[in-house]
Amino acid sequence: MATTRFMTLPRHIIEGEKLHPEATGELSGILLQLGLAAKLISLEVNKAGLANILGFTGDENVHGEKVKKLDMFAHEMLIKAMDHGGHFCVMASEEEEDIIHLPPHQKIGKYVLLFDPLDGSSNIDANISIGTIFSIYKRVSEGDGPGTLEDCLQQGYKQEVAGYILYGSSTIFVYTAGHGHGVYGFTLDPAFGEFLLSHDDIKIPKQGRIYSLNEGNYFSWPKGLKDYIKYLQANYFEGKPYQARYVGSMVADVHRTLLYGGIFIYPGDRRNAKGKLRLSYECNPMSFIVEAAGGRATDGKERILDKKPEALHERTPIYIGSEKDVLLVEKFLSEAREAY
Ligand code: AHM
Ligand code: MG
Repeated sequence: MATTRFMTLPRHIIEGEKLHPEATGELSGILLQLGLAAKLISLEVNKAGLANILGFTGDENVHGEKVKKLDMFAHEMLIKAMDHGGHFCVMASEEEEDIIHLPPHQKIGKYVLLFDPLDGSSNIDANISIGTIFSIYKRVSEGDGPGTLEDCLQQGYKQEVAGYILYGSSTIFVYTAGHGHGVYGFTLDPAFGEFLLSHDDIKIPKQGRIYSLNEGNYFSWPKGLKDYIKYLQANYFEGKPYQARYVGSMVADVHRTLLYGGIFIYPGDRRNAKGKLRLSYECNPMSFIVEAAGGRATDGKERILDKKPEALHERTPIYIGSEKDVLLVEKFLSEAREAY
């Protein structure tokens, strides 16, 4: 996926906009602003290991201020970066129970922003990859006043743009404007301070060798899922046994799945019928990206992007990845005779 073009994220966004004469430039403005917020969060994430030296989160720093937990830092940074551009009518974050209104007197725009500021944040202390996930929709509520809950509860296929920033061995910004628009990845050059195109037009392999899920929950899984995993373990892909990989950060696990193929699963189980992951903050944006790259995402019965969210923090089971792998697990789920 090497590229010979020296393409920064801003240049890519601006050139993409020129291909669409009808574009108002608003989405470009939003993405540029998100790129800036991503750089600031990345800087802070990279300092996380210094917490022992610089003060634990929750402690007071030298200025007598409380050191913020990184997920709250990311949450506030995104709001600060995004609330004054005049693009949005409402926002919502996994870190806040209710919808987030724009500050008073701020110009109200026609877009809606949903985000998980720092997904997988329980991994921070062990230096394991974490990420930011975002979704952009057009408002559906009438008028040009503040947006409403209705604007935030849209089906995933209505996303205009979705993306994530993975803070891993390097920081990568991946986004798509949906099917037919391509999925692009930009790696942050820390010396240069800019995101450079590193993954041009990402396509997920049709089938892969890696399955990714928390096997600690095995005894609670649906019967069809147990059968599927046992099937993979007893079989070969292209002459080699299947591989299990599970980071425990959805952004990292789905990013690997996007590049190498295979499947990532967070199922509903006996204890939590709807699983753990959030439909609007995590599953919809990741499904939008994976589908745009040629993959598939379902809750086991229904396409993730068709699900109508009933509540802001609703959870859903998810089976996401290479088309053939997801189709196969769907077959096992539908053919199982018992529920568990
Ligand atoms: P978080 O939003 O509290 O960070 O939790 C979400 C994370 C996902 O990134 C990851 O896929 C999942 O939780 C892992 O859960 P588990 O520890 O149950 O395997
Ligand atoms: Mg999360």
